[in-house]
Order: sequence, then C-alpha cells, then structure tokens
Amino acid sequence: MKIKNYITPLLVASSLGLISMSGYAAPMNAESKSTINTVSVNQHKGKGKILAIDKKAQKIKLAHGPIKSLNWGAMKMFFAVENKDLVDEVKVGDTVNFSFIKSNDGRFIIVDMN
Ligand SMILES: [Cu+2]
Repeated sequence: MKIKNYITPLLVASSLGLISMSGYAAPMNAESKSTINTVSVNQHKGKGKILAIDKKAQKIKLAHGPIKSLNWGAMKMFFAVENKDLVDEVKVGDTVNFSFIKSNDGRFIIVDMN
C-alpha cells in the first residue's frame, strides 16, 4: 500500500491549486462570501403604550398591539431594553414604535424605540 502515500499528497496539492485558481478566476467571490458571513438577526416591530418603567433593571412594560412577525396578538408584557439611554428617553403613558429581537436565552430586547 505504499502507493497511497504518493497519491494523497498529490490530491491535496491539486485541490489546493483548484481552490486558489477559482479564487483568482472569480473576483465576485469576495462579495458572495461576505453575504454568507453576514449574521442576520430577526428584528420585530411593534407599537405600544408604556405602562411601567424599571430604570434599574432596564426594563419597560408595554401594552403592545399585534406583532405579525411573531404571530402575537395584543398583550401587556415586559421587555428588556438594550440601551440605557432608550429607557431615559421615554415616560409612562408614551406611545412608542419599537423594534426588538429575541435573544438566544429567550428574552425580548428592545433595540430601538421612538
Ligand atoms: Cu407581547
């Protein structure tokens, strides 16, 4: 089985050659690679009225309308707020449009609000 030792390095060398050749031949590769690497986070949008603000915990309670992207009806619930400044910009009774994400550990976090 000594022949195998010669074949393997040859295959590796030729496949490496193929990879670098296709890299040069297709300049658009860089573009498609960056598309693949882009991390897409699902952002949801809603509208709601602020019922309570917990500045310390950086949370707000909203009475929000239906959120289609999550199949949610209207409800009252707490959201975490990503940025402390966002919490400071609102007060109880305000009606806000907000964008939020679902974190990996299942929390709903507002990333934008106005
Ligand atoms: Cu809800």
